Amino acid sequence: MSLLNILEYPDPRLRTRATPLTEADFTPELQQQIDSMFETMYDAPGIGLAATQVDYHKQLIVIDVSENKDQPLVLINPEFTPVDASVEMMQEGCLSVPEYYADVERYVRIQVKALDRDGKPQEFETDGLLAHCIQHECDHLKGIVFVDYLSRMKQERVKKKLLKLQRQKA
Ligand code: GNR
Ligand code: NI
Repeated sequence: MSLLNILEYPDPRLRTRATPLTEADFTPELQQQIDSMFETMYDAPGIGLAATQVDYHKQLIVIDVSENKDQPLVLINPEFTPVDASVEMMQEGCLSVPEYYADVERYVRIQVKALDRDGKPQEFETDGLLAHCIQHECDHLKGIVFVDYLSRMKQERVKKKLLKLQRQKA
C-alpha cells in the first residue's frame, strides 16, 4: 500500500473519461490499487475517492461515509438512476479542489448498480450523504468536477485561487 498523489483542479487529467474494468482487470494489482486508494482517502481525509483523481482512468470508486471509518465501499463500473425526480442541495468539497466548498444539487434517492472488489454484482438504494457522494464520484469518472456546476465567475475565482496555491507549493 502507498499514498497516491491526488490531481488538483484545473489539472486537465481530471477531464479524462474512465473506461470500464473488464474481467481481466481483476488482478492482485487491482486489489493493491484499491487498498492504496482507501489509504489515500482516509489519510486526506475524505469520504470518497474516484480513480480519476489519482490519475488511474478506470471506473473505480472507493467510499466510506461512516462516522468510525469502518464501512469501506468499493464501486466498480458504477451506474445510478434516480428513484424519483427530487433533488436537494448539499455543501460539497473535493480532494481535488482543496479549501473550497459550495452547494451542489443532487438527486435525493438513487438506485446504484456496480461490481464489488471481487467483481461480484451489487445493487442497492440509498439517499443522504452516501447518495450525494456516489453522484459526486460518478461525475469524476466522466471527467466532471463539482465546480463545473458553479457560475463562470466562481469557476474563474476557484481556478485562480488554486493555481496560486499550487505555485506556492511548487
Ligand atoms: O471528502 C469529500 N466530501 C464530500 C462532501 C460532500 C459531497 C461529496 C464529497 S466527496 C469528497 C471527496 C472527493 O473529492 N471525492 O471525489
Ligand atoms: Ni471529488
